[in-house]
This record gives sequence, C-alpha cells and structure tokens, in this order.
Amino acid sequence: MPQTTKVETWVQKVKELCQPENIVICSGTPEEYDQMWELLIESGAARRLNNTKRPNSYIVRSDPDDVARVESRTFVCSHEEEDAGPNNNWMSPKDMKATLTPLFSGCMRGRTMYVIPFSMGPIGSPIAHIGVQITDSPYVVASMHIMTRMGRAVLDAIGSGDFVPCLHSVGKPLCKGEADASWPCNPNQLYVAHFPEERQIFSFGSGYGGNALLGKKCFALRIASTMAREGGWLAEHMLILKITNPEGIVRYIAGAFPSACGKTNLAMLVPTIPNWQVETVGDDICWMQFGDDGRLYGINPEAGFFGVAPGTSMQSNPNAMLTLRKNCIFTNVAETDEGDVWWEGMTEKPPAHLIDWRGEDWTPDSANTAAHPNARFTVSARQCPTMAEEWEDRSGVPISAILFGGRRATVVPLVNESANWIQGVFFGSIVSSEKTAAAAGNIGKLRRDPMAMLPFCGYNMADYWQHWINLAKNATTKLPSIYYVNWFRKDENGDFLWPGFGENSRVLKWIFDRCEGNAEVIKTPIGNVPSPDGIDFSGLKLSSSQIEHLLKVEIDGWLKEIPSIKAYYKEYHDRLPKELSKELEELKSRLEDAKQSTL
Ligand code: O2Y
Ligand code: MN
Repeated sequence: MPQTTKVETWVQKVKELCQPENIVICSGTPEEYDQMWELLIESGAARRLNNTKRPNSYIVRSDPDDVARVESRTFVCSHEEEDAGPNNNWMSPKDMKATLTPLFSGCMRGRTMYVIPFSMGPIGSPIAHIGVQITDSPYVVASMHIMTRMGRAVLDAIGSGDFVPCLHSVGKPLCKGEADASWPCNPNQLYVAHFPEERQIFSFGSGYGGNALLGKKCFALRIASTMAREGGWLAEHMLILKITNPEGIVRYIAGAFPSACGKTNLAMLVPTIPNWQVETVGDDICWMQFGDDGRLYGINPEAGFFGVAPGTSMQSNPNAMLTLRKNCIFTNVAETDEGDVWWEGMTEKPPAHLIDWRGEDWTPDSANTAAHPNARFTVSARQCPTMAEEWEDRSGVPISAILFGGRRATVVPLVNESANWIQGVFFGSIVSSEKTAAAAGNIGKLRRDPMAMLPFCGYNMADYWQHWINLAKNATTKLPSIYYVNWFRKDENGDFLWPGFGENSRVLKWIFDRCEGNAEVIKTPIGNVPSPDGIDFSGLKLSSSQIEHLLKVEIDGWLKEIPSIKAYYKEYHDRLPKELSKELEELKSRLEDAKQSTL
C-alpha cells in the first residue's frame, strides 16, 4: 500500500474544514490555465481582450473593496509578541486559530478547492523552497500559473519532503441556487495570518494580490525571512539586475526600494550611457545564500511580474510595455473601445472614451481615474526582452553590490557608499521616504521603511538587523558593498534635480567601477561619495551647482536627523543591535567634527 503523503494528509484536513464541493489538484498545464479563464469569464469577473491587439490576454475587475494589500489586517502570529516586534500586527497562534477556525469552517461550500503545489525559485535549485497553496479562487490559480513554477512537476519534487502550507479562501461560501458575485470576497472579515514557528499561512476574505497570491509577499518575504534567519541566508524585497560594461565584464546588483519607488523600472532600465548593458534577473524579491566560494548568490524566486500599471509607458519603462504585448492578466485597469487596456500615464492623451476599472463609462472629464491607482499587470518574466539568460540559473548569480533607496527630497545625496558592512546595515535600517512633499530646509514627516521590508519582515525588525550584522561575522570572503541611493532629491523650488529612469545607469556605472576598484571617492562622515568627476554627467542639462546639490553631504541636515533616528531606534528597546546604536553615535561625532572644522 502506498503511504499517504504529507500533502494528501493536509488536503484531507482542509477538505474536512472548508467543505468544498470539488477538489482539483492543479497540473499547471496550459489547458488548466484556459479552464480558469472560462470560469472567470462565465462569472463576469473577466473579459478576454481583443486578440489582435493583446493576444491571449484578460482584463479582470475586482470588487471595489478588494483592491490592495491590507497591512492593518496582516498578522504575524509568533508565540511571543516581542518576536513579531513593533513592525508587525500580532495575535497569539492560539487566538488567531480560534478566530480563523469558525471562519474557514464550511467557507468553500458550493465552490471548487484547488490545490496548487508551487516552487519559489527554479525547481530543484538549492536556494528554492516549495509551498502548497489551497484556494477557492480560479483567479489565484491563473495568477499562480504566471507568478510561480507550479503543478505536477512540483508535486513530484515534494515527494515526502517539506512544504509551506498556504490556505486561502475568498471567504464567501455559496448556498445551493445562490447567484455568485463576479469577484467574491469578504473584506469585513479579512485576515492574512502568518505562523512563523509552524511555517504556515492562512488568508481569508480577499482575492487580491499580496493578500491572495501567497507565494509572493506572505511566503517569499514574511515566512522566508524567518527561514533565512534560521538558515543563515537572506530573503529580501530586492530587484536583481545584471550590468555589463563595454569590455564585457559582468556584475550583479540587488536593490531594495519601498513599494512604488520605481523598482520595476530600475530592474528593466535602458541605459543612456553608450555601450553599457543592463539586464533583468528579478524585479521584486531576491533570496541570497552563500555559495561554496563564500560569495552571496541571489535568485529571483518568482516566475512573473505583478507590477503597478499606472505610470508604466514607453517612456518610463519600454521593456515592461514590450513584455505586456501578449499573454497577460490586467486587473483594475480601464478598457478601451477597441478591447485593449489603458491606464493613467500610458499615453500623454487619454482616449476619448473608456470603461473604467469599476465598469462605468469614462471620459477625460470624469472625476475619477480610469484605472485604479493600484491596478496591476501579471505577466511571465520570460516575455521580458531584457531578461538575462541566467535568470533561472539554479545556483543563482553572485551579488557584488546592494542598493538601498528611499524617496527623499532633502538631505540624502544621489549616492553614498558605506565604508563597511555594518555601516551599510545602518543605512539600510534608516531608509525613509517623506510622507509629505518637503520644501527646502523643511524635512517632511518621515516614514522609515528599513531595507524596504517594513510590511514584509516576518519577525522583529531589530532581530532582522542583528541577522544582517551577524552575516558579516560568519562571512568567509568580502560581502557585497552597500550603497544608499536617492533619485528623488529636489531643488529649492521643489523640482526634481535628477532625471532618473535610464539616467540612473550613470550611478550604476559608478557603482560598477567601484566594484572593479576603478573609481575615486571622497571620504565623508556618511561614507564615501563620488569625487566631482566620478559620475559621468556628460550630456545632461545639469549645472555645476545642481551637481553639487545632488552629491552634497548636508552636515546640518544629517545632524538634525540624528534625534529622529534615535527616537525611531527606541521603538525597538533593548532588542536594537548594539552595533547600530554605536554606528549612530559614531556618525553623530563625525558630523560634529565636520561641522567644527568648517566653522
Ligand atoms: O497590492 C498588492 O497586493 C500588491 S503589492 C506588490 C505587488 C508587486 C510587487 N510589490 C508589491 C509591494 O507592495 O511591494
Ligand atoms: Mn514589492
């Protein structure tokens, strides 16, 4: 008699709890993908786009109350509240299970329960990990086809091994004869709950994005960050890009930027500097492990992009637009009269008439946007013209540099290089964006988003910083250099100083040259900044005073920020790594010395 596998045992348990009408073990075949669309079209959630304009693509409208990740309903359920930290909502595992059990009980009545075995990372990669998502949403099944490697091959790879169980329901059981909603959901009973010690995820009430595609933020960041801490590796909210210089030398750079800071654009950047090439390995998540040679190797655990549509255009990101020519899912965008898609920023002039994301007629005079601001495209990474050939290499790519970036109008220069790993961790820990537009000399209220992981770290952020620091203690060779970048510095009139987009290649070139030991720096209290001719600004309409402003180390501005960093660190009490408080004190005294010497 063949033994019952762990997957079978778990599926049986969930079946008894959720009481679905049918169970489908997903195969991952194109036929299965097409079947999901038949169901979604029949339910009214989706429409097929004009096949000539956008072959094999679909437009989906979600419920207007289910349009984004909901951080206030996202929980980390560690046994001890302190282990979740002030950066997470916490509930004890016992209380969360007592809350969720009645909600999940019978929640799939009248629906099909899909079992999706999926791999985050190439199947068989030593850096990859496997999950099994159970869901009652055909939209989730179709999306997981694009965003992950899934189906029969993954089930075979699990064998009798371990996997992360991910249980998801839209939270709307169907009674016999009851008409279904086109986008069933239950936003008033929303829970996205993570159990880091048991390594499981339960999500109830939403069918959208990060709440429902559990491989992405829930597994690949929140649960994986706890696995990485235990295993001595890193699960990060980072893009990975490949940069090749005119001589053909290749370097790989990972970069963490808070949501909606142009990360996908940077990952697919078209360099403006001649004879340099930038290619894409990943646009959102990077898992890094030490290789046999002691270097950090990164993989993109995802197989697709789930990008923000508004603002994406042939100007801002031509490679994304080319990726989107066929085989896409568009969620909450507007539909043109020709059966194609449109969103704000796609073209300079909007079409004269559209059907907006709510399904209403729309004209340029309409009061609301045609696409929802968080409208998304879902597309296979394979279709991106800039994917590096090694993006699916099982052993990953060696990372030479790590970027941290926020959105700062003042104080933070275009780029500075940390003098060592711990200073780099310090800069990562203080990444911030202004909540409000900051006028010159007036720092807007800052939202700190350390390592761009604030919504995604599955444990106490202070312990996460300590984990980053400890990596240096265990490293056998030089770790990647760390850079703090800021594309968003403004002048005294509130205008952006830096053109951004493809011009960011100039900063990447400087970083590349630093990795090769070829660029001069000036030592400053905040680490190394480029020497005046270090970055190639040729051909840009930037005056020397604008360049000076972009690269300036504002001693007074940084000094003013010290108390705000201190107050923020205080939130982590005695869990704050002593290395970081020391780094802050040393920064303060270097800044004071610098101020003294300029008086
Ligand atoms: O709203 C959502 O559910 C999507 S959030 C998201 C999606 C893709 C990549 N990054 C993010 C993010 O919030 O960082
Ligand atoms: Mn992201």
